[in-house]
Amino acid sequence: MKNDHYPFINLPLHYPYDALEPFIDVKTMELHHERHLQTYINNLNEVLKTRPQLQKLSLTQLIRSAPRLPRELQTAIRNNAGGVYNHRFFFDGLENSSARQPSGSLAAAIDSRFGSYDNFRELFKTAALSVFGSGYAWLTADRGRLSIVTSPNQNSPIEQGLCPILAIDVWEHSYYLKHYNVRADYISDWLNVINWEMAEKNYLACTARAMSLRELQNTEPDD
Ligand code: MN3
Repeated sequence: MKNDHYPFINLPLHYPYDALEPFIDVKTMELHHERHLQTYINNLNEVLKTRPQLQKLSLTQLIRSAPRLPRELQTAIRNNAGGVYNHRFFFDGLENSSARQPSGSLAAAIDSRFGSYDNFRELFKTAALSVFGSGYAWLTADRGRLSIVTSPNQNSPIEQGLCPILAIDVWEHSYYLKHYNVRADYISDWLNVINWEMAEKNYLACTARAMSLRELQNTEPDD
């Protein structure tokens, strides 16, 4: 990921704000990126401004270090580093393409874990609907094994060492202008704008990481 260290800046999206029409509207995308994400970036920079030790950490290192930080700082990092990471991940995972479902090795893994893509879609919708209040639903890999998880607020599954493949932001600001309070309609629309190529790349990176972790464990000397 580019701009991985303090000071954080709001990188432009790799598509125009109207690219996801009619599924996600231009105004929502503009406000979501230019105001909501910008606020997390500003707040994160503010938290780090007086903490040179933390400025050395990458965005993912900041999130993973949160549980070991003093309580007050823990919340600030979880909310704001999480808010930057999760939004970037969510935005990168979107595109308006003709590919409406996964292909390649991710498609095979989804079939083998969830039975079929249709079944996965239903399970994922149910999970995303079940988030009470604000949060995210994710497809992650845990040591290579796919699982659907949810996270409240801006908590990120990378804090627990899960490897994210796909995410939907279900905070109301993600959909209220177009879908009002009907989160189910937004989820159905989001399913049409998943960047499956990116998800496949994420999946392959997760698999490679799980393999190298396993190799590390296997080569540890017995004592
Ligand atoms: Mn958001």
